[in-house]
Amino acid sequence: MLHKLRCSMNLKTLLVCWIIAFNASLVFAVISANLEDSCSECSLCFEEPVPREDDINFSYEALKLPRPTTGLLYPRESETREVRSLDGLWRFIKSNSSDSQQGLLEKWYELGLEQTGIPTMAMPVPASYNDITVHAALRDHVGIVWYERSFFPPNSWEREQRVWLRFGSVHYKTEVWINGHSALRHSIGHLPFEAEISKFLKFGAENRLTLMCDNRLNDTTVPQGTVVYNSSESNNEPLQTYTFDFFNYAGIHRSVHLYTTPLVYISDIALHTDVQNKRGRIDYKLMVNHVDQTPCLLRVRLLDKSGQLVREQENTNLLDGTLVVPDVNPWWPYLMHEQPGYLYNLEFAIHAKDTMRLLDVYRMPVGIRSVEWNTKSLFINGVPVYLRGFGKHEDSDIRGKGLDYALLARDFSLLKWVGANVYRTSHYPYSEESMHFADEQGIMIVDECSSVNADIFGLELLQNHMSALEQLVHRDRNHASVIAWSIANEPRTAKNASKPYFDKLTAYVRTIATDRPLTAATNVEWDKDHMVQFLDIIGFNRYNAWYHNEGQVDIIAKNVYNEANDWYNRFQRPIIMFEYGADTMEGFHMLPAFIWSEDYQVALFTQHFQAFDKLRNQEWFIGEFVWNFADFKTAQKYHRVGGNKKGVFTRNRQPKEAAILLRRRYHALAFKLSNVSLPSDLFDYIIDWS
Ligand code: BDP
Repeated sequence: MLHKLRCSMNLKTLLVCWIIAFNASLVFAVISANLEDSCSECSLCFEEPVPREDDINFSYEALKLPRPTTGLLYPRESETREVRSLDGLWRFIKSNSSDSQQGLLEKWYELGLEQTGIPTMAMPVPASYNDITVHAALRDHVGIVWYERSFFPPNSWEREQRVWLRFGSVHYKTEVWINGHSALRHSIGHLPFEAEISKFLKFGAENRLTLMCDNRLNDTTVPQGTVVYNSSESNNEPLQTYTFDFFNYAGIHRSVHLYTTPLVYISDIALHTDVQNKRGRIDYKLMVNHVDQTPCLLRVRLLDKSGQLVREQENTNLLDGTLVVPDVNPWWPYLMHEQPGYLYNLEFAIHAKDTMRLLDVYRMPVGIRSVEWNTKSLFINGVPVYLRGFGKHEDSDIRGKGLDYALLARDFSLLKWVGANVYRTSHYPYSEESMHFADEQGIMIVDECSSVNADIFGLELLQNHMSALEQLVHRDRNHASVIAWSIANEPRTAKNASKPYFDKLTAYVRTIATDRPLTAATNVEWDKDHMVQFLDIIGFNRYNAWYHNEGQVDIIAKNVYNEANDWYNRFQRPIIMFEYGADTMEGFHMLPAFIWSEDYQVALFTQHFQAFDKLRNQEWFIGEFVWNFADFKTAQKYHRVGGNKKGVFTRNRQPKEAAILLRRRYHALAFKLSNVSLPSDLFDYIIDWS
């Protein structure tokens, strides 16, 4: 409570002081009215709060660790596997918010949506459903929606095959039925899930796929939220509130695939790569689903970009091993090498040992590189990296958080144009397709799980948070682009309860993720925070001259420099500034620079650059991340004009003036640090200086 008060007071200091002087009782009213908003979007929650009962009075003794995820290899075709997309238009019903159980009680999954008597609409998949229509009731819906479609598995899939159904992600909680049989359940958005559905299928006939999705967030979901029922503010419709600063889009956000595997099949692959003195190394671990423990022979082949065989290996009954690659072509980040993002093709084939019959083949791209870190630096292939990039969002007009290849391609084109070499997947895992893009383009990823603004720390939340990280690590461990795991964004770590919570969480993550550093973004002050002691790299978010000292850009350079030093002096870890920025209306100019103008965003950036350059002289400052890559939608707030406008690009991916400035800096950094030549159009012609 106290830290919220402090926050509210900072934002409204003058107003509140004036009121204090005249009417103490009014103070309370004004502050309480602002509590809900006050903490959500700013970075001022510094005050050590008075511990509440639930902050400290519970134990983690009953903690259950997540069951390890298995399977979920990205669906890829091969001579033993078929992949079919189920993307397209699905039938859709928004259930009545005040009676969310209706569909379950009436068994719509057995009935079929057309038989419910409720009109269905055509809903695109993948997409968030919120912004597809013009109806606020759908945009702001709280609770359950239903999706349905038919599909036709061919007769040829019936024998000697397994058929799998895989979702790239559905937000938040899902249950799936095939022909009325419950086939799959999953919670936590932004992560894939799948099940073998062979036993529910009618081959050579039409089948029905039904999905129920519930977007409600509560104290134990990741992220947390609160549903207020019978709210007079919303005509007694339930109201979802949350403190995080992006719209709680929901629906089938990523592609849906049907795919087949043979009966004995490769179910899982874990890779670890290393580079030392021009020698590359790939350690692999395979899981094969042997129905009858069929003895297998494993053939591993590594091909270079042009398809030439580089390495080959045979293993009998052994499913793990190492490939050594002399004279390796390592994976390098963009603008650190003339050939960034080099990927080999790795092929795993299993054969029956007695007959040598081919059982299954899976191929995947692999970048060979090393990631190492110490108390000052982060190294890729032994070279210290300086990170220059963004916090991003998966967000766009109409589609919301739906996967969109055109948008993805545009974003990567802009990232390269601006000279960025990294982004943080703030504040949840991004699509697997974007991870493949990042591998190919040499863009590094700080891979963040979906914990944002965690506030009420408890056992169930911790278990779900662990599961969110376990699923993320399992999904992304084989990507060369992933250089760190971010375990949370701005949890309320001034609270005492956050200490045992993050102690347990990081201890667990270290058992499943050993080859990348752990980081997180904090906005708590260096002397109040209980989390960063458990991390390898410290990231802080701070909105100097925005959420405090509005308009005073001249305080920035000193504040940023001092704060980074404070963090380092206390913890001796590499330091990153994970967020800084200013809301900016495109096309709005004012000189002298005034907040919300493009000129102000430019002025605020240059002040940060000065601090960063001074900090770069100290080895331990390893990165600068602008908030945000592009404008994005948020919940409706009086200080959000159609959403958060801190983008360097508009929501439509066009540059604001600050993008031009940032581009000059990022390319100049590449020139200085990696001796990469500057783009010819970096500076416009103005005069013949000679
Ligand atoms: C930071 C949050 C981010 C917000 C940003 C802002 O990490 O999610 O969007 O503030 O207010 O504290 O723009």
